[in-house]
Amino acid sequence: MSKQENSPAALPDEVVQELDAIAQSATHAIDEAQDASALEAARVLTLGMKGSVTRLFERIPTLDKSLRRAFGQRANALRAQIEAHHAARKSALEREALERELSGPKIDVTLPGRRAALGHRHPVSRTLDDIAAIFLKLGFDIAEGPEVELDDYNFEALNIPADHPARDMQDTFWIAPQSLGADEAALAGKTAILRTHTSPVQIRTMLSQPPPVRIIAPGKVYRCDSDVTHTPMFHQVEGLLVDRGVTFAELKGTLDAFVQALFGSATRTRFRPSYFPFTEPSAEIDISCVHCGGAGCRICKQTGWLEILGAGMVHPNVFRAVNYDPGEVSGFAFGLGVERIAMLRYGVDDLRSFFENDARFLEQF
Ligand code: 2NL
Repeated sequence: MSKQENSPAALPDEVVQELDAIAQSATHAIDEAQDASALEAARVLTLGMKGSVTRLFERIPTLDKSLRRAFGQRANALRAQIEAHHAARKSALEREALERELSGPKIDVTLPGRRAALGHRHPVSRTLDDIAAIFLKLGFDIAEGPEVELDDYNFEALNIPADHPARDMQDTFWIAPQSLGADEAALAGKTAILRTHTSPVQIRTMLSQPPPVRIIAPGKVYRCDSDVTHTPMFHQVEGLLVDRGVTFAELKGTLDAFVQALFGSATRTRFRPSYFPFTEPSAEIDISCVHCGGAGCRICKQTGWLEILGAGMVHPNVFRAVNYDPGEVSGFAFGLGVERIAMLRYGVDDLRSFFENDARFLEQF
């Protein structure tokens, strides 16, 4: 065994140069890559299965036996060098990317959050709720009923005769019976309307229970009317108290307590004779002006008084319509318009602004 066979022969210069050139172009390709995907492309071209570095090993079997060992050692060293270079470039690019991200637009996590804009109750709803709260304290219950009503409950039971102007087509919204559900249409021969006051709620209550009754009926009512002082829909609170021996004195005491709770204890009332088909006697009730205290001002048109309520003793015909005995029980009833009271409370001079849904108006309350 000769020494000559064991020691590897030196590689020819042109092979060494070729290996150097491959190493150089692989290094260059890796250095050129400016991001992760470009670097991966460079890796495939050099260290990949068909890469320039990997392919060197395929040449070994074709070489003269005496060159194989030296060539193999060189190729191994070259591959290790390119792999190390690739790993270094990879971590350099990752560090650069991280630094770019950290020095980009910053998020200040200590900034306070943006609050969702909160709405609030409508001034008419607030007024209605405040009115209801006062009557609840006085011992009244709240009764509710449908807004689409029967002519019988809205007019007939309230002693409003067939020829009364309120029953005119011009003043009331009449509902085509076909537009009602099947159940209601079954009420053959009945006429439906949009309730013009909440009195039918009180009729329904009396029909469903024996006296005593002590309720208020708040809600929306509809009249075929639209001008500066009238909207086709508005809100009403009516009240009804029925028992043995109820007199006009209870009516006065209840309404005095109510206006003082709502407008202040200095508020005085004035009862003027009036007429409603469903009460006898009937009265219109003024309060001393909430603005000038009674001295006279623009709000009360120099009279010192503001009209806010209608009331009276329940008419015997109304009791008969609900099968109450007018010889046994008596009662008082009253009604008020919520918008009118809201206008006085908040100094609103045009009723229609409540219903325009203009946020600039509503945000003031
Ligand atoms: C007003 C006047 C009023 C009534 C409503 C009533 C209800 C029944 C029986 C008798 Cl069930 N009366 N309600 C009585 C007097 C006046 O309202 O100016 N409303 C805005």
